Amino acid sequence: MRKLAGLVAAAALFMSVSTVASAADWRGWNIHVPDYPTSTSMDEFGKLVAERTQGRINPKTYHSAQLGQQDEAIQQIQLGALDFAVFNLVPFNNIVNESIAFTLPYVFDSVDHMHKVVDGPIGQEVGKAFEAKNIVVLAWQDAGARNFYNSKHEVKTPADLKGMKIRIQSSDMNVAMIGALGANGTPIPYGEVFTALQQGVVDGAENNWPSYDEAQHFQVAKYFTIDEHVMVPEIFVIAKTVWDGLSKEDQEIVRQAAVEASQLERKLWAEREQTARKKVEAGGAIVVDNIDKAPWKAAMAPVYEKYGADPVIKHLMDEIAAVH
Ligand code: GTR
Repeated sequence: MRKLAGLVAAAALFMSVSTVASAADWRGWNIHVPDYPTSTSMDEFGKLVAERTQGRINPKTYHSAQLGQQDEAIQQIQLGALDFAVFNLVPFNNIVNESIAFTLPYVFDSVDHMHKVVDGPIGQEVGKAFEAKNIVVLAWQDAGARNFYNSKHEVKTPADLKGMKIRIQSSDMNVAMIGALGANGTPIPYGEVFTALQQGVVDGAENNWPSYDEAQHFQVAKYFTIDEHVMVPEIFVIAKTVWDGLSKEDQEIVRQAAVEASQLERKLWAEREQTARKKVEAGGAIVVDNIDKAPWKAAMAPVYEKYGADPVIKHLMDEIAAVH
């Protein structure tokens, strides 16, 4: 009897081990610290997928850029060496042409306008363009408006930025945008920006409130101008090789989980923007608010001209402008 019980237990153990071994363990890349809205949403995605597939698929997110900086992670996703991620759109400017349309200066009038665009047919069209690069876009997330900040002085007009070295993400469009403002754009990975600002390798950078806070940039570049030059959305993606290997049912579970997780992210984002602003102001940031945006928009004319000459981008710009 005892022997039999032992055998049954051993068989049960073997079965559970073999179930675990046949389950898919997915690795997710994330640039942000664990309590950031993106991070919470990716953990939620993992939980939902594991629950709804009864543990057949176990997505685990590695936070704080443990799996590398953004440009490398994009390559890894394209190769299927990483399974899923949330990426900012700017580092795709040189990879997926269509991504440029959503990252152009002042292309969205408001958060609401941006949501209507990314959640509608234009978002689908731009998302689809990623598939040719082995990436499937499952949902869109918020990353607020980006603003300039620097270690030198208060900035109210583009003339105040003149000659400054500004850290940017890897994007030719961003080089053009910073150039149009009379400054110099220098691409540097996110994780190295604090030191670059501290050591004076660059004079300034640009980002949203939560990242300005998260990366402690306010400590080394305290002059922050609310110019809101871009409102760049982020994408919840999965490697195309992984996606193509799923059954239709599992694809539906995974897409739905990414959509729900991204709805959660948007809610958390709105709260995080407020708390981050309070935190950096208490931490010594000097905020220049209520500037006249007209000269900023006017300075971008060469950028619109350059990218508007590309029929694919021009068509998207017109479609975005028609959404209201
Ligand atoms: C953040 C964004 C990151 C990364 C970073 C950067 O706001 O969420 O994905 O793009 O900015 O400036 O590199």
